[in-house]
Amino acid sequence: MLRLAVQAKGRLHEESAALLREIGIKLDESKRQFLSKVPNFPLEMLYMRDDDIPQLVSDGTAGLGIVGLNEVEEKGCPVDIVRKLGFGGCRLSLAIPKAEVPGYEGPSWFEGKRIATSYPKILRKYLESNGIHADIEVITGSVEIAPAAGIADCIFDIVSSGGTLISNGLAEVERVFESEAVLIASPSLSEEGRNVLEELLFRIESATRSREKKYILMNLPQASVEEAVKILPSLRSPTVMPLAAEGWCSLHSVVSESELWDKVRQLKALGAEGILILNVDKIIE
Ligand code: PRT
Ligand code: ZN
Repeated sequence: MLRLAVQAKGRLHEESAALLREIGIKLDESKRQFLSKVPNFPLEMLYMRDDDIPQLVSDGTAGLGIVGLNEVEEKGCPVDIVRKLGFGGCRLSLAIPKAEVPGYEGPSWFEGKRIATSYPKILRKYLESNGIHADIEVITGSVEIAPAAGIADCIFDIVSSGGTLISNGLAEVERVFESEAVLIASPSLSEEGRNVLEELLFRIESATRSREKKYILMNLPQASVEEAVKILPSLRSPTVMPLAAEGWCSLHSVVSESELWDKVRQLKALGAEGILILNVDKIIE
């Protein structure tokens, strides 16, 4: 049975579970155990600390995993990165005490400094590629307090909103690594595992494609249909249906949310009335 390792608790847990539910995978969170079978899909869930997921997937204990790209990069174990998942976005950055910012002229500032981090491998790679020699102090939690505590001169840590840095008197000076949650697969995935992965990917594609889309329907004077079709190209072309009222039709289409209000304005100018906008659950092309 194919296993999917996800974070047991923490920042990625909720959104990983939400994505799986969105694609029709039932998770019994009420009696969540370390290992539990999915009742309606050939998958076994394995709930782990995120630090352990890359290794488990690499050695095939779990065929698949959902984890931050930062963890995959730091652990460095061979896995296939199948797909970015669009949540858990963050970056690994170098940050220095605010008071030092006026004298900061670039990465050479870090020469000879003590840098606290939980990501020594990614940091070492960055320092080496910039020819910088610095001391790396590995600490596993609350890295942001290290400079104030006198443990280090500066930090290399995960930043998302940047609020934690600000409230600790630190300033982000170098963005080193961009991360988000990714679906990873074991390089030794069986044929059967690959088939299950294909099905998962197909469902994820249709769910993510639908997120940005809205279904729009309206009543339109028959005479405006040609112009309206130019505004609403839709998946293939919009659906046009006659209405009982002479000279009117009903037009249905799918539009991107980003273009929605612009299109609505143009359609109203063509005489569209009774415009309804609905969420789209899935799109299968
Ligand atoms: O228990 P377990 O080992 O599984 O969890 P964990 O404590 O190691 O990790 P967790 O749950 O904190 O984070 C899991 C993953 O979420 C990380 O590996 C990243 O891929 C991703 N992620 C996204 C983040 C953040 N955003 C984030 N903001 N991980 C941590 N943070 C921290 C950051 O270090 C800072 O201290 O959250 C704090 C707030 O960030 P700001 O910048 O928004 O203030
Ligand atoms: Zn962790």
